Amino acid sequence: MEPVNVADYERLAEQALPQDVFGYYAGGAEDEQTLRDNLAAWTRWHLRPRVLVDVGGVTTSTTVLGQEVALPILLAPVAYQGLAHPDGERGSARAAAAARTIMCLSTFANTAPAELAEAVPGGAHWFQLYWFRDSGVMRELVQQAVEASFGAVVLTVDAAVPARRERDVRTGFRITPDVPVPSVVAALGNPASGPPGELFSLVTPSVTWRRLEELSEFGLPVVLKGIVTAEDARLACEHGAAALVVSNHGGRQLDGGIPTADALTEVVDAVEGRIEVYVDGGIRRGSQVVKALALGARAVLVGRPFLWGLAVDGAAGVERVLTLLQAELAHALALCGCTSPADVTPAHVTRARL
Ligand code: FNR
Ligand code: LAC
Repeated sequence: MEPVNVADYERLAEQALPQDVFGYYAGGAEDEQTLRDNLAAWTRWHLRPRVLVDVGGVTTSTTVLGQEVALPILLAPVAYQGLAHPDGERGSARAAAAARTIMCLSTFANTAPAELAEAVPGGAHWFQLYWFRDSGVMRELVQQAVEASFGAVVLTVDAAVPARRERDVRTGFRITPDVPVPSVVAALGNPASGPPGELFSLVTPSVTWRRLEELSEFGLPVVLKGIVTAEDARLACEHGAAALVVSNHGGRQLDGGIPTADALTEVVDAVEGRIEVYVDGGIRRGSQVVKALALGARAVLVGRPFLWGLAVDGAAGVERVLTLLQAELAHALALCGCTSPADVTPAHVTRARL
């Protein structure tokens, strides 16, 4: 049966993938409360549609950091995409380019920044950074992204220490040398094998706000990913971030943390329009993108949705997932009386009365 939505792709991906890989992709930390809450939180906001507006011509296009995108939906950084499909990160990047949106390449990608740029010239790419204990390796990675014309550095700040993911412990999920990770090879001199948490111990737990300025010298805008409080949103503005992503890592790091749909308001209020705010976590429908825009996000990122597309059908599957989400978004915009993302206002959303 032809998949018609993200949930269909998830079911097909579960059938297509080895159980341990699916568990790693789908899973979250500990009791997976935040993983579930991320999904549920979007349903606790309701849209307030306006009617009798001419919606004969609807566009989903907007800009992020000044870059035009055909839809306010970016590909979140997701590690080890080579385990989903042989197309790996190159496939996701090709699909993002075809959809005219941005792909964030993970530090733990199976493809190096230079390889991605070569495979998908003309694509819009951002580089997600994990700050390795070995600063030299960290700097070489960012420098490579700069030379490969990446548009931003996305520093992930919600993963100071490795995650506790019990699904992975149970399945015995391991990274193996047959699908190497270029950053890990650069750091260790060989393609390590082991549970993901072991590879993650390459990342320093000691980076603080004061060290952010070390990133500014690369000349790329710095986006902070993983902010969920007003306090940290203010600090992000004060420390020169170009944008921030309200994110809890898809419920994969701190379990019991606030769902992102609920954190968005306090972050947007604290930012006071100084920088762009994006959000990710649990977004599975175009109508939820409208809710995110109404709550003050400039754009959203999706992780698992495109990963399911990749697992099912490589680059073509990612492209199809993006096409579906874009069609849902255009539809929801029209039914809300909006002809573009810019038409969406805070009045288009209200807290659900349960
Ligand atoms: C991630 N995420 C992530 N984030 C990051 O900054 N660097 C990374 O390497 C990864 N790796 C990763 C792997 C897998 C399998 C998943 C599912 C997620 C988090 C990701 O960027 C994003 O924040 C979440 O995926 C958003 O939630 P949804 O859309 O998956 O619900
Ligand atoms: C993850 C790490 C790699 O979420 O960010 O699995």
